[in-house]
Amino acid sequence: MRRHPSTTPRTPRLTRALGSLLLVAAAGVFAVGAAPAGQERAAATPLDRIVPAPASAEAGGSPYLVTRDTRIRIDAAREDTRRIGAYLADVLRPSTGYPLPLTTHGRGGIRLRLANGRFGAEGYRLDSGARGVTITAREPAGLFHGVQTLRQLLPAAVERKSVQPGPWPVAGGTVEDAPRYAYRGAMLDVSRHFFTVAQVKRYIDELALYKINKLHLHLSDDQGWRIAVDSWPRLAAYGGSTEVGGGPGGFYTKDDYREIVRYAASRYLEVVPEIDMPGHTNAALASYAELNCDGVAPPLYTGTKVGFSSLCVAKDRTYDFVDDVIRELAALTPGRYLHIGGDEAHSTSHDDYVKFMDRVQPVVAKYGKTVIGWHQLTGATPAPGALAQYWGLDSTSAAEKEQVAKAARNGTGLILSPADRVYLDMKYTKDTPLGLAWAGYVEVRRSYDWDPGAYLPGAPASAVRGVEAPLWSETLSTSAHIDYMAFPRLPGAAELGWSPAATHDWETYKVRLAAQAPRWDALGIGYYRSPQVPWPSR
Ligand code: NGO
Repeated sequence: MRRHPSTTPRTPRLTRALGSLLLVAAAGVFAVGAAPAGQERAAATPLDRIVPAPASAEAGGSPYLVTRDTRIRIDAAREDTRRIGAYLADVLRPSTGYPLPLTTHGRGGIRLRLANGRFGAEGYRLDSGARGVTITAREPAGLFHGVQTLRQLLPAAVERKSVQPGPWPVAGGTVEDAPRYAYRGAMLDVSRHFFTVAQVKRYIDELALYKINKLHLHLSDDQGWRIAVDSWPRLAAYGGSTEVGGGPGGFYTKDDYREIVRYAASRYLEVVPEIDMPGHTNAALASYAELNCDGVAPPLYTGTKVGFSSLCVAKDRTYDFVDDVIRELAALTPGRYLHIGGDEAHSTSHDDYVKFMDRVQPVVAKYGKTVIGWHQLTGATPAPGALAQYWGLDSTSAAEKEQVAKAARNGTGLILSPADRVYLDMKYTKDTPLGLAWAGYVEVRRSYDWDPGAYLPGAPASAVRGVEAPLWSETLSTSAHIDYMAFPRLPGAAELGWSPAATHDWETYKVRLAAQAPRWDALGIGYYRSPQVPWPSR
């Protein structure tokens, strides 16, 4: 994989080079008249004007024009390549109106090719020229990410669901790309407000566009238990029966959940399920009196306070519950991680918290999974291989940061979700109608402008496994709400996880980000038009 050796952003130079190339191209290929008279001819998107920024992009040669004759070429022997080809065709057919057949024969067109090479588990190369576009990768995940790049290189109208005039140029040249971090996550809180399978799938599609590869589902909290557990049926049936504000709530049957996992996998996302313990457990405590130290079940809760509930650490029955829940959830989880929460256990004593984590982490290992916990887990003894998810702020005390950094020096991996940077539920400004503000207002620039590798003082850069953008749903209950809070900050978090540090530059990022807006319009994604970003006029 070729990397840019320089540490200065190279985008402006490359963009200039691409700009002059495109003038030449516009005088050539696009003058053929594919666009109806009077219609502005679409210039091809420069190869590096995508989000996340690619590791390297070299402009050169003629652009490729997707036409009625374009075929999508796949490898006969590979079912996964065929599926990715079908996915690409599903994206391109409605807007182009072209047949775009999948074929294992011929030349040119759009070729998806698996080959040995130094692509890594998720990297790819995209070569574009007059005869075709070839995406090459070692693994299907790399091909899939390359397909997302191709989507972004085509005009935004390609995302529309009705036939558009085109033309459909892809700039000539080569993109070589691979992620900075293996863990690039987004979390959705389905507990405070329940989101249906269809709503989760919509979010998965939005995440896939930005090469996010983990969907963390916050499946339980004080306000709702959202996953069916056969051995403790009241958890979902009763504990899932309401939500913040007193609405009807809901839960996923095991088949619903399998469908989410399957759909996520088809977009190369791994689902990371979270059962938050020992605090944030009112929905479970309300469902089973025996889980309470005093044997009395509290009422269901529909408010938004935190820190008032705890599992009963001293009771053996608690660990039957934990074992059953983790066993059933692990069985539904092809991914390697199981998140056990561990945040804001304000109603659990420190000793009890440590005891609880000492007893619960081995259960996760027993069922073949790796522990993730919110960073308070570093106040106990993180299991070997465990990851801690840091959700502090710039203003978090040096002592708390050092507790996490020390664990990192001792081998605990870190997922970075600083709340005053990538909590997507924070208001952008005081005028944002949705969201919370406990971590401050988080405008787009603030959300993007930090370096995960150097973020936590005293933590080795090698401990950082990636970045995750959580979306908590105390104030959010529809897909429109999700979209408005996630866009445009989510693509920035995705870029921090994917792109080499050398590409990091707000001035060029904001231009690339602005260029995404017509795509969101085409996809029906309503977003916050931050004054910090030079959006095209509508
Ligand atoms: C905190 C808290 C959550 C809230 C969220 C709201 C963590 C890890 N625990 O983040 O319960 O929903 O803030 O922003």
